Amino acid sequence: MSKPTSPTKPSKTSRRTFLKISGASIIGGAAAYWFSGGSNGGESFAANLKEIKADRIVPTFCEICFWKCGVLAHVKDGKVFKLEGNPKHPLSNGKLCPRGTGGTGALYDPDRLKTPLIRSRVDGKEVWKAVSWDEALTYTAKRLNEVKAKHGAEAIALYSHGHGGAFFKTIMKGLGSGVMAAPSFDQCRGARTVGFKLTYGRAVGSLEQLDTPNSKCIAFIGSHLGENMHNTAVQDLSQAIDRGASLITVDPRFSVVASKSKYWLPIKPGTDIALLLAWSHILIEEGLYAKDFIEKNAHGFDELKQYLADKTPEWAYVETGLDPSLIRKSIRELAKNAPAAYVHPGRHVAWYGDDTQRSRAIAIVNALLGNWAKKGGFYLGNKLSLKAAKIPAFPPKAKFKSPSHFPLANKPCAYDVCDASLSTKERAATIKAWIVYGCNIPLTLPDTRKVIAAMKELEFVVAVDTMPAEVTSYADVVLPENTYLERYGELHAPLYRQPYVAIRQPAVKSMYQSKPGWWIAKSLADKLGLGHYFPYKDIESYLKSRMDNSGLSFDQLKKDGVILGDNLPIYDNAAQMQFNTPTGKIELLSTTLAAQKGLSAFPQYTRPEQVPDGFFRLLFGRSPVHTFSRTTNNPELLKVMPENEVWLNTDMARILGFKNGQYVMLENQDEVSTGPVRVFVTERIRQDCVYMVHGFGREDKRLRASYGKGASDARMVTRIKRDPIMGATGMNVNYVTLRKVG
Ligand code: MGD
Ligand code: SF4
Repeated sequence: MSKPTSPTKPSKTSRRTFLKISGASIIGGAAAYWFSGGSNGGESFAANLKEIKADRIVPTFCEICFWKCGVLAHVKDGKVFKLEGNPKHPLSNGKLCPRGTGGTGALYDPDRLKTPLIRSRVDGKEVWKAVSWDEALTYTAKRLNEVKAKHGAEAIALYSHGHGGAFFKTIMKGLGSGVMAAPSFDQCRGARTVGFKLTYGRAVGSLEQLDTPNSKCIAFIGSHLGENMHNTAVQDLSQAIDRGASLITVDPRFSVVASKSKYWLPIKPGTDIALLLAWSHILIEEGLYAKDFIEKNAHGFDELKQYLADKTPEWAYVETGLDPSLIRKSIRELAKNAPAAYVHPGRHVAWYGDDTQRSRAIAIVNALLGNWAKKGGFYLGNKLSLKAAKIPAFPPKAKFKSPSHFPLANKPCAYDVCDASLSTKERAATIKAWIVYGCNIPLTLPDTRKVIAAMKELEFVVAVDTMPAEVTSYADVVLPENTYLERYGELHAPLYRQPYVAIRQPAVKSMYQSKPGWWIAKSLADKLGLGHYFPYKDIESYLKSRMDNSGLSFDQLKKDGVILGDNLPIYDNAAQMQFNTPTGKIELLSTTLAAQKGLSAFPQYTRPEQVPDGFFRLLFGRSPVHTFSRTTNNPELLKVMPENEVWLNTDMARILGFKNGQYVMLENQDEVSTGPVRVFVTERIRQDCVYMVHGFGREDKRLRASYGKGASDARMVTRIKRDPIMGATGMNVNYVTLRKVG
């Protein structure tokens, strides 16, 4: 277990303080923009929507989360008053999720960033100076070039999350730095990618290639689809339910999907690998596995059988607390419906430091069900191959010198980039500057205190954001990007059931002084002397040339928002049954892991440490109306869910004397606290854990709608357990106690 170094006082080199973007601290001519915000924003567009007739309907795609559903933006008098799903777009099929319909809240949020800002010193005090774009970009380029000249290109790191990140990656490649990190890797689904690649030679993809509408049985293991809202995945699931599919949910909490399930397995947190091994044991012992499929396609079956010999349901009962008969019934249900049955691979899987092996254990159960490239199981999608723009070759990339070593981390871990930005007694920081695009790093990486200490030590930080999020408070330069409803973006042509290409295009003009990400990156590149990597006048000509070169109509794309490609086979064709693993087979026994010292060829179960007396294990997840801290200040979505709550088991509430709705503070094992947060007393959770939705507990007064609402799970994550294979930061290893307030 590693405990992040968390300096409680700023390090000696610390040179940057938390700087609120409030009216009082902004100086300079552009301050007027800041104060004019109220007149542009804040109106309620929800009223009388039906009576309003749009002047224009603009197809684009959503950015409220990363699923990228097709949107129709209804515009009247230059304002977006309604967002609907684009019926032509395969991800939305005419519908948006609740968050997507609240996208106008992001556009008209009165707290938005409105002008470029530079941290300056006036009369010995740090203040924000509102500046022109030219000044902000000239200064940013100067500082980045200084860092490069002094420390090398690899001292500059990029954090990015979201569709616009691609333009900033071009800058990094032009600079010659390979230090590009995203929280979606080691804080989210990286372990799943590595686990499936080790097993099948292929990842499951960000639009998970699951043939849910044709499935007859689906098992969710720690995946709370429906609360974790991905529009198409939820539409697919409701189709499956309508067709009579049976569901199995493995979760310490009676989640929404558990309430729709035939079997709920209220597992002891951290013991999932034991259950998965027992499931595989039963499939083999009872002869329920897909024999022909395994014989033809799998490597290491006999060794697996031997490895699983003692992993009986009775063995798993001791670990998981699950009745052996429930373990048997649930896997038999999956086997009965296979191959039109699957165990969902999950999405946010950075839990306990055994994450790649847990993903491997899921991949192995699926292999035994024989559902790869099968109707109702995993499909193998296709994508349109769009021509890339012609640009000059990049210089060689200087690699990230990580302070930690994880043999199968195929990209820099976001956590290690932060580590390398902070000096310790043993080593000096090697990362000296951050470019942050669309990531609220202090609430995203484990241990907010450590992130802040790193940001204070860095020589330069530039944050590109739409909101005055926590990350901008510690930046030297803040660049306001406009929201997705005001901008063009890169084309989107993902791997999917039916290939397609979609366009993001502006529904309304840019508000305030905000600018699109492509423009910010291109203009910064010009200042850095890297303009030749953006060889186009504007984004429309760039997108048009990509479409023209690919033989597709840009005009049609603009009109419909999407162009569909041909339907190609997604099941069972011979070409798809090639596995890009060392043996060319599905590796039940991983030859790659077997070759690594200290790693196991099969998923190994390790008992999680006991929850200390007087504490609960802290679990966290998603809400259908919010996406991390992206949306927790969105006025439209806050109307639906204004704060998070902490779920507490009814018996424990009675014993400890807590009432439903009462406000408490949470304090973790390292005496860090967050809150106040309301208690939700429920029988829907085990006694040994509590649960809350991620993204709340905002600490910054300039977020007027969300400041002080609810509690921050990120604050409670002061310990992590790293996955030894790829470095995922297991965060479910923190414990909290509830303290009464008032
Ligand atoms: P957010 O915290 O929502 O997500 O981590 P992040 O990607 O950092 O921060 C998003 C930032 O993007 C906000 O500052 C928002 O204002 C800004 N933004 C929104 N739209 C735009 C835009 O159009 N342009 C620009 N430039 N900025 C924009 C998510 C990460 O967090 C992930 S993927 C997971 S799964 C993990 N989840 C998780 C958890 O559940 N608990 C804890 N404690 N930590 C977690 N970390 C991980
Ligand atoms: Fe937008 Fe919802 Fe689709 Fe995410 S799932 S892209 S928030 S509509």
